[in-house]
Amino acid sequence: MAKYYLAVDIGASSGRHMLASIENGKIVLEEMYRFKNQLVEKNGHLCWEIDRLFQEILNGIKACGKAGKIPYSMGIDTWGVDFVLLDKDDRILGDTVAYRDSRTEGMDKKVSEIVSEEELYARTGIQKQSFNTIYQLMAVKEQNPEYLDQAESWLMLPSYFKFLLTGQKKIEYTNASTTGLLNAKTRTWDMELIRELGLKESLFGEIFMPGTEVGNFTPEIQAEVGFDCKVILPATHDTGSAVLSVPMENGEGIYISSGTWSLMGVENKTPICTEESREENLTNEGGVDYRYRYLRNIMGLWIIQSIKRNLEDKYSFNDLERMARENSGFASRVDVNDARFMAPKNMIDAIQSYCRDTGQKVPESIGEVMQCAYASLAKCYAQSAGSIEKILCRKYDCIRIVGGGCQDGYLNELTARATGKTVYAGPVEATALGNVLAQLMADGTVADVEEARSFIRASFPIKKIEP
Ligand code: LFR
Repeated sequence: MAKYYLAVDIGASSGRHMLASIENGKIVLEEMYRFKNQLVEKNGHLCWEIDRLFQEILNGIKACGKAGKIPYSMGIDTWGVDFVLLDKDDRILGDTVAYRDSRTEGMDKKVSEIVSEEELYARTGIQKQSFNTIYQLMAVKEQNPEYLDQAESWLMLPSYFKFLLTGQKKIEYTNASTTGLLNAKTRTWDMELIRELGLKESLFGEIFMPGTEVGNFTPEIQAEVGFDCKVILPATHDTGSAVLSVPMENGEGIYISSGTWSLMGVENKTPICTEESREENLTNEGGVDYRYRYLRNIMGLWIIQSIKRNLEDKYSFNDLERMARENSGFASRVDVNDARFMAPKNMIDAIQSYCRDTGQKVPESIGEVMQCAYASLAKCYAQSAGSIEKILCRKYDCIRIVGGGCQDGYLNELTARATGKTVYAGPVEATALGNVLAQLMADGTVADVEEARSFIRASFPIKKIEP
């Protein structure tokens, strides 16, 4: 009987239940269930449909049961930074506001009045982003202080879902590192910072590492899905899981985890919290085995996904890619990390307005807009690789791209060309695989990170694209 490991990987635009087993020394992945995720407007804020997402998690678990493939263990990962506050009866206080919501506007100022940006970075090593949990919690403190008063616990979303499955609350390290409230060197809560900000210290409890067992399904969940299963903490931050499955040799090399966001960086054994690093907008997120994910957040395929949505999904990604190729001579470029691209009503308008404001030719056709988006992303990759090489005082000759975005042939070509580096593309389901790898490490099937990555190399085809 095959032993199955279930990875539930939820991204900003979709979630999936991937079931893994080992056959002839290779990992075999099977998609059991897929569902849509999206931002919804609620009480004037962009929110997640937290109850529906949990229902979808249960639907996917039931799909495994229906197929007669009962997982030995399972793990859940999602995007970072978002959380719920729970009252004494474990009910969510307020709405589950999403990180793209504008509630954090001005919160960076509030925080910097207490701790300067320089000091904050020196302590936490986290790149300044409007949506970091630290700014979201400040927004709660300013706008709904009663929620903080009433809160008995605080959980990031993957841990909240696991709590619903098991009744156990466990905060996990890689995701906790995205809050901007951890001390980068001690890897524990910076309690002084939490006190200085006037947040509630009691909410920030013990932090557990990937591989930790959370518990088994509660009797209620067992009754609903028809079986029991052990729930494990993977790197619950999706990017942490994705980086675990980047097929690097000895942890060496530049990677891009390419999805809604493009996370481009390297793996380090120690954090780099210098002023120079802060100015380059590089972050030190926590990784499996305390390997730091030293990377830059790049707006990523969100731009292309949003264009597609703005065109009412009339065109497939392939259509859009083809139209971009047909306009490869179009030369206007945008700074993909400009705040206007974070959550615009219409992405095409936002791109056009950027070009207009910067005195460049305004893209008119869909192909021109797409070419501008693609080439601007590749340009940002090249700049980011340059920043990383500058800080680390070394050169890299290749980039490993993993995640759904690595299937985009045109972006891979442009990336190779813009960076002058060989691109290796794959695996596609990097995040789900990283989630599974943490489970394999938890049960001793895989010894360590190096073995995990060699397992990926042995199991999945990797495409090579020369510059
Ligand atoms: C990618 C990701 C990024 C994080 C962003 C918001 O899905 O997790 O790593 O910066 O989403 O949480």
